[in-house]
Amino acid sequence: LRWLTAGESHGRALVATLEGLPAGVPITTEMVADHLARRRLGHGRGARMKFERDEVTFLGGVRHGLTLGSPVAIMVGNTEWPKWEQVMAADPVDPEILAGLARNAPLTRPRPGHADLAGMRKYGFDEARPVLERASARETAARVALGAVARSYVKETAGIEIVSHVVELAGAKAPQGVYPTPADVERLDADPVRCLDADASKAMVAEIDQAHKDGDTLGGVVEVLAYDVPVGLGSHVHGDRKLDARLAGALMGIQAIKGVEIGDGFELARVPGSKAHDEIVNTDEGIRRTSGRSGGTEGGLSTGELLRVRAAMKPIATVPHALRTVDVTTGEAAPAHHQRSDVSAVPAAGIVAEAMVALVLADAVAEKFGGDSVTETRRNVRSYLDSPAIR
Ligand code: EPS
Repeated sequence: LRWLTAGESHGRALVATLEGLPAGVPITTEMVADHLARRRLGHGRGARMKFERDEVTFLGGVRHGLTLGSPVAIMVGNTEWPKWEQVMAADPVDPEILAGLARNAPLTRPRPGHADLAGMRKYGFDEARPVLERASARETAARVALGAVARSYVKETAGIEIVSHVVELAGAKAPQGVYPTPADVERLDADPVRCLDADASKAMVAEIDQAHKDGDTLGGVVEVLAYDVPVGLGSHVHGDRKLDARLAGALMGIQAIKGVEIGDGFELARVPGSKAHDEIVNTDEGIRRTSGRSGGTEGGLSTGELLRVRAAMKPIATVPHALRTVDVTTGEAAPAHHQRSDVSAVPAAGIVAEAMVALVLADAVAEKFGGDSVTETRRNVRSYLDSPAIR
Protein backbone atom coordinates (compact mmCIF):
# COMPACT_ATOMS: atom_id res chain seq x y z
CA LEU A 1 0.00 0.00 0.00
CA ARG A 2 1.05 3.56 -0.55
CA TRP A 3 -0.59 6.53 1.07
CA LEU A 4 -0.04 10.26 1.28
CA THR A 5 -1.75 13.32 2.70
CA ALA A 6 -1.50 16.98 1.66
CA GLY A 7 -3.00 20.21 2.91
CA GLU A 8 -2.49 22.93 5.48
CA SER A 9 -4.37 23.53 8.72
CA HIS A 10 -6.13 26.68 7.46
CA GLY A 11 -5.96 25.80 3.78
CA ARG A 12 -8.93 24.98 1.56
CA ALA A 13 -8.89 21.26 2.39
CA LEU A 14 -6.85 18.25 3.35
CA VAL A 15 -6.55 15.54 0.73
CA ALA A 16 -5.48 11.94 1.18
CA THR A 17 -4.77 9.15 -1.28
CA LEU A 18 -4.41 5.42 -0.75
CA GLU A 19 -3.21 3.05 -3.45
CA GLY A 20 -2.95 -0.73 -3.51
CA LEU A 21 -6.30 -1.86 -2.07
CA PRO A 22 -8.30 -4.51 -3.91
CA ALA A 23 -11.74 -3.89 -5.38
CA GLY A 24 -14.78 -4.47 -3.24
CA VAL A 25 -13.84 -2.86 0.10
CA PRO A 26 -17.03 -1.38 1.57
CA ILE A 27 -16.62 2.33 2.26
CA THR A 28 -19.03 5.27 2.27
CA THR A 29 -18.86 8.97 3.00
CA GLU A 30 -20.81 8.27 6.17
CA MET A 31 -18.30 5.67 7.40
CA VAL A 32 -15.44 8.16 6.96
CA ALA A 33 -17.47 10.99 8.52
CA ASP A 34 -18.25 8.80 11.55
CA HIS A 35 -14.56 8.25 12.27
CA LEU A 36 -13.80 11.93 11.72
CA ALA A 37 -16.54 12.77 14.22
CA ARG A 38 -14.96 10.37 16.74
CA ARG A 39 -11.65 12.24 16.34
CA ARG A 40 -13.31 15.50 17.39
CA LEU A 41 -14.55 14.00 20.67
CA GLY A 42 -12.97 14.47 24.05
CA HIS A 43 -13.08 16.76 27.04
CA GLY A 44 -10.43 19.46 26.78
CA ARG A 45 -10.59 20.19 23.07
CA GLY A 46 -10.34 23.82 21.99
CA ALA A 47 -12.75 26.30 20.44
CA ARG A 48 -11.99 25.32 16.87
CA MET A 49 -13.47 21.84 17.38
CA LYS A 50 -16.82 23.45 18.17
CA PHE A 51 -17.22 25.67 15.14
CA GLU A 52 -15.39 23.73 12.45
CA ARG A 53 -16.86 20.76 10.60
CA ASP A 54 -15.09 18.07 8.58
CA GLU A 55 -16.61 17.88 5.09
CA VAL A 56 -15.83 14.56 3.40
CA THR A 57 -15.82 14.10 -0.37
CA PHE A 58 -14.55 11.05 -2.25
CA LEU A 59 -12.71 12.23 -5.34
CA GLY A 60 -11.83 8.82 -6.76
CA GLY A 61 -11.48 5.09 -6.27
CA VAL A 62 -14.96 4.35 -4.88
CA ARG A 63 -18.26 3.62 -6.64
CA HIS A 64 -21.60 2.85 -5.01
CA GLY A 65 -19.99 2.17 -1.63
CA LEU A 66 -17.19 -0.15 -2.80
CA THR A 67 -13.56 0.47 -3.76
CA LEU A 68 -12.69 -0.05 -7.42
CA GLY A 69 -9.09 -1.19 -6.97
CA SER A 70 -7.90 2.19 -8.24
CA PRO A 71 -6.30 4.83 -5.98
CA VAL A 72 -8.75 6.14 -3.38
CA ALA A 73 -8.73 9.92 -3.01
CA ILE A 74 -10.56 11.69 -0.19
CA MET A 75 -10.95 15.40 0.43
CA VAL A 76 -11.67 16.75 3.91
CA GLY A 77 -12.74 20.37 3.49
CA ASN A 78 -11.83 22.98 6.11
CA THR A 79 -14.93 25.01 6.88
CA GLU A 80 -12.58 27.65 8.35
CA TRP A 81 -11.30 28.35 4.83
CA PRO A 82 -13.31 31.51 4.01
CA LYS A 83 -11.53 33.31 6.89
CA TRP A 84 -8.14 32.29 5.51
CA GLU A 85 -8.74 32.55 1.79
CA GLN A 86 -6.24 35.34 1.33
CA VAL A 87 -3.70 34.45 4.03
CA MET A 88 -3.43 30.90 2.66
CA ALA A 89 -4.13 31.58 -1.03
CA ALA A 90 -2.12 29.43 -3.42
CA ASP A 91 -1.71 32.29 -5.88
CA PRO A 92 0.01 35.62 -5.10
CA VAL A 93 -2.13 38.19 -3.27
CA ASP A 94 -1.74 42.00 -3.42
CA PRO A 95 0.71 42.83 -0.58
CA GLU A 96 -1.42 45.82 0.43
CA ILE A 97 -4.41 43.59 1.05
CA LEU A 98 -2.26 41.16 3.04
CA ALA A 99 -0.73 43.96 5.12
CA GLY A 100 -4.23 44.96 6.25
CA LEU A 101 -5.09 41.50 7.55
CA ALA A 102 -4.47 40.93 11.28
CA ARG A 103 -4.52 37.18 10.59
CA ASN A 104 -1.49 37.58 8.36
CA ALA A 105 0.71 39.22 11.03
CA PRO A 106 4.10 37.44 10.94
CA LEU A 107 4.52 34.84 13.70
CA THR A 108 8.02 35.73 14.83
CA ARG A 109 7.83 34.27 18.36
CA PRO A 110 8.28 30.52 17.73
CA ARG A 111 6.54 28.25 20.25
CA PRO A 112 8.73 25.79 22.16
CA GLY A 113 7.65 22.21 21.52
CA HIS A 114 6.30 22.90 18.02
CA ALA A 115 8.12 22.55 14.69
CA ASP A 116 8.20 26.39 14.48
CA LEU A 117 11.85 27.25 15.14
CA ALA A 118 13.64 24.29 13.57
CA GLY A 119 11.26 24.43 10.59
CA MET A 120 11.91 28.16 10.02
CA ARG A 121 15.64 27.58 10.14
CA LYS A 122 15.57 24.54 7.88
CA TYR A 123 13.27 25.97 5.21
CA GLY A 124 14.51 29.57 5.37
CA PHE A 125 11.30 31.25 6.57
CA ASP A 126 11.38 34.42 8.68
CA GLU A 127 8.15 33.55 10.48
CA ALA A 128 6.42 30.36 11.64
CA ARG A 129 3.17 30.41 9.61
CA PRO A 130 4.49 28.35 6.66
CA VAL A 131 5.77 25.71 9.09
CA LEU A 132 2.95 25.46 11.60
CA GLU A 133 0.27 25.24 8.90
CA ARG A 134 1.55 21.82 7.86
CA ALA A 135 2.93 20.67 11.21
CA SER A 136 -0.52 21.16 12.78
CA ALA A 137 -2.35 18.11 14.02
CA ARG A 138 -5.23 19.20 11.80
CA GLU A 139 -3.53 16.86 9.29
CA THR A 140 -4.57 13.87 11.39
CA ALA A 141 -8.10 14.29 9.99
CA ALA A 142 -6.73 13.11 6.63
CA ARG A 143 -5.09 10.10 8.25
CA VAL A 144 -8.28 9.16 10.07
CA ALA A 145 -10.12 9.33 6.73
CA LEU A 146 -7.62 6.87 5.23
CA GLY A 147 -7.75 4.78 8.40
CA ALA A 148 -11.51 4.34 7.88
CA VAL A 149 -10.82 2.72 4.51
CA ALA A 150 -7.92 0.64 5.86
CA ARG A 151 -9.92 -0.72 8.80
CA SER A 152 -12.81 -1.70 6.54
CA TYR A 153 -10.32 -3.59 4.35
CA VAL A 154 -8.73 -5.54 7.23
CA LYS A 155 -12.13 -6.31 8.75
CA GLU A 156 -13.60 -7.57 5.45
CA THR A 157 -10.62 -9.67 4.48
CA ALA A 158 -9.08 -10.91 7.74
CA GLY A 159 -11.75 -10.13 10.37
CA ILE A 160 -9.42 -7.72 12.23
CA GLU A 161 -11.11 -5.18 14.54
CA ILE A 162 -9.38 -2.20 16.12
CA VAL A 163 -10.25 -0.51 19.43
CA SER A 164 -8.47 2.22 21.39
CA HIS A 165 -8.82 3.73 24.84
CA VAL A 166 -7.11 6.31 27.03
CA VAL A 167 -5.08 4.60 29.77
CA GLU A 168 -3.38 7.64 31.32
CA LEU A 169 -4.06 11.36 31.31
CA ALA A 170 -1.47 13.39 33.18
CA GLY A 171 -1.51 11.86 36.68
CA ALA A 172 -4.75 9.87 36.32
CA LYS A 173 -4.46 6.18 35.35
CA ALA A 174 -6.96 3.55 34.25
CA PRO A 175 -6.59 0.15 35.99
CA GLN A 176 -4.01 -2.00 34.19
CA GLY A 177 -4.86 -5.13 32.25
CA VAL A 178 -8.39 -4.10 31.23
CA TYR A 179 -8.74 -4.44 27.47
CA PRO A 180 -11.90 -3.05 25.86
CA THR A 181 -13.36 -5.11 23.01
CA PRO A 182 -15.25 -3.99 19.89
CA ALA A 183 -18.47 -4.34 21.94
CA ASP A 184 -17.22 -1.53 24.23
CA VAL A 185 -16.61 1.06 21.51
CA GLU A 186 -19.97 2.79 21.88
CA ARG A 187 -19.42 3.18 25.63
CA LEU A 188 -15.88 4.40 25.08
CA ASP A 189 -16.96 7.01 22.55
CA ALA A 190 -19.65 8.22 24.96
CA ASP A 191 -17.10 8.78 27.73
CA PRO A 192 -15.66 12.34 27.88
CA VAL A 193 -12.08 11.01 27.83
CA ARG A 194 -12.63 7.62 26.13
CA CYS A 195 -11.77 5.65 29.27
CA LEU A 196 -13.86 2.64 30.36
CA ASP A 197 -13.20 2.97 34.09
CA ALA A 198 -15.65 5.47 35.59
CA ASP A 199 -13.38 6.57 38.47
CA ALA A 200 -10.34 7.00 36.24
CA SER A 201 -12.46 8.91 33.72
CA LYS A 202 -13.62 11.31 36.46
CA ALA A 203 -10.05 11.82 37.63
CA MET A 204 -8.94 12.55 34.06
CA VAL A 205 -11.71 15.10 33.55
CA ALA A 206 -10.72 16.76 36.84
CA GLU A 207 -7.08 16.95 35.69
CA ILE A 208 -8.19 18.66 32.47
CA ASP A 209 -10.45 21.13 34.31
CA GLN A 210 -7.63 22.04 36.68
CA ALA A 211 -5.13 22.51 33.83
CA HIS A 212 -7.67 24.70 32.03
CA LYS A 213 -7.91 26.92 35.12
CA ASP A 214 -4.12 27.05 35.39
CA GLY A 215 -3.64 28.04 31.74
CA ASP A 216 -1.82 24.78 31.15
CA THR A 217 -2.03 21.72 28.88
CA LEU A 218 -1.79 17.95 29.45
CA GLY A 219 -0.62 14.79 27.74
CA GLY A 220 -1.36 11.12 28.30
CA VAL A 221 -1.13 7.58 27.03
CA VAL A 222 -3.45 5.80 24.60
CA GLU A 223 -3.59 2.07 23.94
CA VAL A 224 -4.67 0.45 20.69
CA LEU A 225 -5.87 -3.15 20.58
CA ALA A 226 -6.29 -5.13 17.38
CA TYR A 227 -8.44 -8.26 17.66
CA ASP A 228 -8.14 -11.32 15.40
CA VAL A 229 -4.86 -10.37 13.75
CA PRO A 230 -3.73 -13.54 11.96
CA VAL A 231 -0.38 -15.08 12.90
CA GLY A 232 2.48 -14.16 10.59
CA LEU A 233 1.98 -10.51 9.57
CA GLY A 234 5.33 -8.76 9.27
CA SER A 235 8.53 -10.81 9.30
CA HIS A 236 11.56 -11.72 11.36
CA VAL A 237 13.84 -11.70 8.31
CA HIS A 238 14.70 -8.01 8.19
CA GLY A 239 14.40 -5.04 10.54
CA ASP A 240 12.29 -2.90 8.26
CA ARG A 241 9.82 -5.74 7.70
CA LYS A 242 9.13 -6.25 11.40
CA LEU A 243 5.52 -5.54 12.28
CA ASP A 244 6.42 -3.97 15.63
CA ALA A 245 8.94 -1.63 13.96
CA ARG A 246 6.34 -0.57 11.42
CA LEU A 247 3.74 0.04 14.14
CA ALA A 248 6.22 2.03 16.23
CA GLY A 249 7.21 4.21 13.27
CA ALA A 250 3.60 4.84 12.32
CA LEU A 251 2.58 5.79 15.86
CA MET A 252 5.68 7.92 16.40
CA GLY A 253 4.76 9.84 13.25
CA ILE A 254 1.61 11.20 14.91
CA GLN A 255 1.99 14.81 16.06
CA ALA A 256 3.04 15.14 19.74
CA ILE A 257 3.80 11.44 20.26
CA LYS A 258 7.03 11.03 22.24
CA GLY A 259 7.02 7.35 23.12
CA VAL A 260 5.66 4.03 21.87
CA GLU A 261 5.44 0.69 23.63
CA ILE A 262 4.52 -2.72 22.22
CA GLY A 263 2.80 -4.93 24.77
CA ASP A 264 4.28 -4.36 28.22
CA GLY A 265 7.06 -2.35 26.55
CA PHE A 266 9.38 -0.55 28.98
CA GLU A 267 8.03 -2.60 31.89
CA LEU A 268 9.65 -5.70 30.37
CA ALA A 269 13.05 -4.12 30.95
CA ARG A 270 12.35 -4.15 34.69
CA VAL A 271 11.46 -7.84 35.18
CA PRO A 272 13.48 -11.06 34.80
CA GLY A 273 13.08 -13.22 31.70
CA SER A 274 10.99 -15.75 33.60
CA LYS A 275 8.30 -13.06 33.96
CA ALA A 276 8.73 -11.27 30.66
CA HIS A 277 7.45 -13.71 28.04
CA ASP A 278 4.26 -15.49 27.07
CA GLU A 279 4.55 -19.23 27.69
CA ILE A 280 3.20 -21.61 25.08
CA VAL A 281 0.61 -24.23 26.09
CA ASN A 282 -1.54 -26.74 24.26
CA THR A 283 -5.25 -26.24 24.97
CA ASP A 284 -8.56 -27.55 23.61
CA GLU A 285 -8.53 -24.53 21.28
CA GLY A 286 -5.03 -25.34 20.02
CA ILE A 287 -1.65 -23.87 20.90
CA ARG A 288 -2.13 -20.71 22.96
CA ARG A 289 -0.28 -18.33 25.35
CA THR A 290 -0.64 -17.97 29.09
CA SER A 291 -0.21 -14.15 28.99
CA GLY A 292 -0.09 -11.23 26.56
CA ARG A 293 3.09 -9.41 27.59
CA SER A 294 4.56 -9.36 24.09
CA GLY A 295 1.59 -7.35 22.79
CA GLY A 296 1.02 -9.93 20.06
CA THR A 297 4.35 -9.69 18.26
CA GLU A 298 7.44 -11.89 18.57
CA GLY A 299 10.50 -11.45 16.39
CA GLY A 300 8.65 -8.86 14.32
CA LEU A 301 5.80 -11.25 13.43
CA SER A 302 2.24 -11.15 14.69
CA THR A 303 1.62 -14.15 16.95
CA GLY A 304 -2.13 -14.41 16.42
CA GLU A 305 -2.75 -13.18 19.98
CA LEU A 306 -4.22 -9.77 20.87
CA LEU A 307 -2.12 -6.99 19.32
CA ARG A 308 -1.53 -4.24 21.87
CA VAL A 309 0.43 -1.01 21.40
CA ARG A 310 0.61 2.22 23.39
CA ALA A 311 1.57 5.76 22.45
CA ALA A 312 2.54 8.56 24.86
CA MET A 313 1.44 12.06 23.88
CA LYS A 314 3.23 15.07 25.34
CA PRO A 315 1.14 18.02 26.55
CA ILE A 316 -0.08 20.31 23.73
CA ALA A 317 2.81 22.68 22.95
CA THR A 318 0.63 25.77 22.54
CA VAL A 319 0.53 26.54 26.25
CA PRO A 320 -1.88 29.36 27.27
CA HIS A 321 0.46 30.30 30.11
CA ALA A 322 2.96 31.20 27.39
CA LEU A 323 6.44 29.68 27.47
CA ARG A 324 9.58 31.74 27.01
CA THR A 325 10.94 32.24 23.53
CA VAL A 326 12.84 34.77 21.45
CA ASP A 327 11.37 37.17 18.89
CA VAL A 328 13.45 36.25 15.84
CA THR A 329 13.18 39.74 14.34
CA THR A 330 14.71 41.50 17.38
CA GLY A 331 16.54 38.71 19.20
CA GLU A 332 14.77 39.84 22.39
CA ALA A 333 13.18 37.52 24.94
CA ALA A 334 9.39 37.29 24.46
CA PRO A 335 6.42 35.11 25.40
CA ALA A 336 5.62 32.47 22.76
CA HIS A 337 2.82 33.11 20.31
CA HIS A 338 -0.57 31.90 21.60
CA GLN A 339 -4.04 32.41 20.22
CA ARG A 340 -6.09 29.44 21.37
CA SER A 341 -5.41 25.79 22.02
CA ASP A 342 -6.74 22.50 23.31
CA VAL A 343 -6.05 21.71 26.99
CA SER A 344 -5.68 18.07 25.98
CA ALA A 345 -6.20 16.08 22.79
CA VAL A 346 -5.36 12.66 24.23
CA PRO A 347 -8.81 11.11 23.47
CA ALA A 348 -8.45 12.29 19.84
CA ALA A 349 -4.92 10.85 19.69
CA GLY A 350 -6.44 7.42 20.38
CA ILE A 351 -8.60 7.69 17.26
CA VAL A 352 -5.60 8.81 15.20
CA ALA A 353 -3.55 5.93 16.63
CA GLU A 354 -6.32 3.50 15.58
CA ALA A 355 -6.05 4.88 12.05
CA MET A 356 -2.27 4.43 11.98
CA VAL A 357 -2.53 0.85 13.28
CA ALA A 358 -5.21 0.19 10.63
CA LEU A 359 -2.91 1.50 7.88
CA VAL A 360 0.03 -0.62 9.06
CA LEU A 361 -2.12 -3.74 9.36
CA ALA A 362 -3.71 -3.07 5.96
CA ASP A 363 -0.24 -2.81 4.45
CA ALA A 364 0.83 -6.06 6.12
CA VAL A 365 -2.38 -7.88 5.08
CA ALA A 366 -2.01 -6.70 1.46
CA GLU A 367 1.62 -7.81 1.45
CA LYS A 368 0.91 -11.27 2.88
CA PHE A 369 -2.37 -12.10 1.16
CA GLY A 370 -2.44 -9.96 -2.01
CA GLY A 371 -5.56 -10.24 -4.14
CA ASP A 372 -7.23 -7.85 -6.56
CA SER A 373 -10.71 -8.30 -5.14
CA VAL A 374 -11.85 -8.64 -1.54
CA THR A 375 -13.16 -12.12 -2.41
CA GLU A 376 -9.73 -13.20 -3.60
CA THR A 377 -7.96 -11.76 -0.54
CA ARG A 378 -10.48 -13.43 1.76
CA ARG A 379 -9.95 -16.75 0.00
CA ASN A 380 -6.19 -16.39 0.45
CA VAL A 381 -6.59 -15.62 4.16
CA ARG A 382 -8.85 -18.63 4.65
CA SER A 383 -6.60 -21.06 2.84
CA TYR A 384 -3.60 -19.84 4.88
CA LEU A 385 -5.46 -20.12 8.20
CA ASP A 386 -6.70 -23.60 7.25
CA SER A 387 -3.21 -24.85 6.40
CA PRO A 388 -1.79 -27.60 8.64
CA ALA A 389 1.12 -25.47 9.92
CA ILE A 390 -1.33 -23.07 11.53
CA ARG A 391 -3.97 -25.40 12.84
C1 EPS B 1 -3.56 22.45 16.22
C2 EPS B 1 -4.04 23.64 16.74
C3 EPS B 1 -5.49 23.95 16.76
C4 EPS B 1 -6.31 22.67 16.70
C5 EPS B 1 -5.82 21.88 15.50
C6 EPS B 1 -4.43 21.39 15.73
O1 EPS B 1 -5.85 24.71 15.64
P1 EPS B 1 -5.77 26.31 15.67
O2 EPS B 1 -4.31 26.65 15.67
O3 EPS B 1 -6.48 26.76 14.39
O4 EPS B 1 -6.48 26.73 16.91
O5 EPS B 1 -7.67 22.98 16.62
O6 EPS B 1 -6.60 20.72 15.33
C7 EPS B 1 -7.57 20.72 14.37
C8 EPS B 1 -7.98 21.76 13.67
C9 EPS B 1 -8.15 19.39 14.19
O7 EPS B 1 -9.03 19.23 13.32
O8 EPS B 1 -7.72 18.49 14.91
C10 EPS B 1 -2.09 22.20 16.19
O9 EPS B 1 -1.33 23.17 16.35
O10 EPS B 1 -1.66 21.06 16.01
